[in-house]
Amino acid sequence: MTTKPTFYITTPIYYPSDKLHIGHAYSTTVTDTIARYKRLRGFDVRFLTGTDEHGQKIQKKAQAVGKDPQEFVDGIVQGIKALWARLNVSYDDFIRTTEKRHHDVVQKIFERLLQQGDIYLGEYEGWYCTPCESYWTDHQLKDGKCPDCGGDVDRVRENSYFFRMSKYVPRLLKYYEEHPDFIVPESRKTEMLNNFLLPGLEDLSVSRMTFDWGIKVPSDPKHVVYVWIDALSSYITSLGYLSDDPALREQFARFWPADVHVMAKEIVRFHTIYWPIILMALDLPLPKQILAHGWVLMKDGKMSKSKGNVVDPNVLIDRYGSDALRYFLLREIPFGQDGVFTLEALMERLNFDLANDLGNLVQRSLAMLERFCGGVVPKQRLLTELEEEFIQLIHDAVKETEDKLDHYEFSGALVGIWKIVRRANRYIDETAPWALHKAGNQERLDTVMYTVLDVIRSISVLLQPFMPDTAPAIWRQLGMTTNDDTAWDKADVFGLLKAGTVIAKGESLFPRLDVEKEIGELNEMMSQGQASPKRELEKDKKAAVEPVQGVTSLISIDDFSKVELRVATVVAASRVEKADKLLKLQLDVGDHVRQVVSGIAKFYTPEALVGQKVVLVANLQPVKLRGVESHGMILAASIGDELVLVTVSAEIANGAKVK
Ligand code: ME8
Repeated sequence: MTTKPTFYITTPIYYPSDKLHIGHAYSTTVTDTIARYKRLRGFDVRFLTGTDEHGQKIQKKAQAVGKDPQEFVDGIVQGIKALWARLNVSYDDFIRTTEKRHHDVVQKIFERLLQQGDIYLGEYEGWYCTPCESYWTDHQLKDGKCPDCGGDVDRVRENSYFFRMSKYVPRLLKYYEEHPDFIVPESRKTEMLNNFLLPGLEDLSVSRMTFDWGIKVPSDPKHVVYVWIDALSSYITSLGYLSDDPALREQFARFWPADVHVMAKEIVRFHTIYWPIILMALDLPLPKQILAHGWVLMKDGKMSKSKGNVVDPNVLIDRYGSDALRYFLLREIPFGQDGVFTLEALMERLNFDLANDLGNLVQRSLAMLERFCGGVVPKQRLLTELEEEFIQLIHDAVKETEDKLDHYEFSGALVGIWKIVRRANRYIDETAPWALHKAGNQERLDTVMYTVLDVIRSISVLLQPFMPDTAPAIWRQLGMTTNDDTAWDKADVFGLLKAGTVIAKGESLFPRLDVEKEIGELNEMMSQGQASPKRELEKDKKAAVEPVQGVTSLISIDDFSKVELRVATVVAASRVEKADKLLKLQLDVGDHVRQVVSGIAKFYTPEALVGQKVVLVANLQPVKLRGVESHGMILAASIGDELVLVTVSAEIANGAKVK
């Protein structure tokens, strides 16, 4: 048996009452990222997710569509498992509360608590919120509505079993005090203390008689076990608690208590009050940490089917791949806080961070290696101060990434990695390998190219917990055939990429997107005629700042920085057939030659253009003009009806950035 330290982490087990949305995908992505990181750091990780299949809500939903509850949930669970497979979720166990291994143990737990007097039979009178499956007293309601979701509540009066919660409160308070990291973030702890524990915890009704879709109380089968007792127990039933199988009991002993239960803020109460108390009553150790994040919101508030603002993760994975969605969720939402999902923000992250920064780094480096070094990793020669500084920056960035990940600051961790990505792009611009090649300085060129490639290897190592498809895709392109140099602790070791390796340049990892087109199509797909982010986009446009004198509209410096302008030389030009306005140009952009179609045929002959130094808009979406591909646009000034090329000094190297 392995001697590695164990690490047990869970997501909430989700209600299969509907398809899951990006809020659920966020929780699961966060949990998966932690699990993958811990595995890379040498832990024996066990990662649980699953579905919470009982309760009145599910029963009502199934009835509404004329299905038996089991048949109803089976269909949805299949979709959930497919979603997690597509999102690359590396769970070790998926528990369904309708499974026998769970059902039988929940019955044992209930009977034990009944026998030892922690549960007793009484009468319940109060309020019940079905969507939240929560009980409330008169004074807990907010304006007569559920204080959690704001929905309607039903008056309930029935015989019920109760859990003597109050008996355990002093021990729970002591646990909070002795384990200051138990609830993260701390603000949630204050909320629990002030709203629930200090005012006095009432006994909890833990059985229902008004519906039967649940686990029956064995000694009194008119009652079904309260769905939250059922659901929370899954964290231990899945490990093998009270199992008849000795191997499973051993597994339970090895992994319990859980290291981290991940969830959003609305169910912290169940995990920090009821769950620890149930565990105390069972004489089991308490979980080490409850990690609560915020909500993924839409501009018009929480996602809900009735508002028509639910974002289906499958749609985004179909279009952009699962790593793009994972990156966006982890980078965009500061962990612990609410984050608003907008298509505009998604497009920015995909186009700038992924296409321009990371995708472009890999693509251009491998293209240069093919062009300048025959596609073979060269030997690193003499490192200069520039490389030494870069290696130090990687070292610092790796430390920063680890520190942020250890504190669940996913966005900060990615910022750390992107410091390396951006530095690598700048390093290429500064060292200008195309100029070294032109000057025949092969020795320096080898060092520069080697440095760039080994840095890409480092980046790929760090990306593993966040983007599990991208890391191996980079390894394949780098021609790496073994896993030797991909271990986490190899991220800040420079020089591991083997000279002589033949690279296998492939497709661009993250192609650039046409933002307007994407937003238009996504709105179409997601809104289905209901309240949609598109309308908000139009509203936002109206609220834009009024133009000022002499300027048609204002942009921010961020808007300007989105345009990638580069110096290039026209090396060939010809007319485009049957198009009297168009010329086909070949431009030397330093590290490659690019084809651009330009509408200047009326003002320039092809011959007059060859040798001109022009300014290229390098990150324009490619288009076909009269069947000819155009990868960018050259700048021209309009003087009356005429177009005059914007040219630049011959001293400026091709590829230089104009900013
Ligand atoms: O509560 N933003 O299940 P559930 C972020 N079955 N996270 C979100 C979210 C959003 N907009 N919407 C949902 C239940 N989540 C119980 C749990 S555990 C023993 C039983 C995530 O399907 C978040 O993790 O309503 C939240 O806590 C959970 O889904 C609620 O899932």
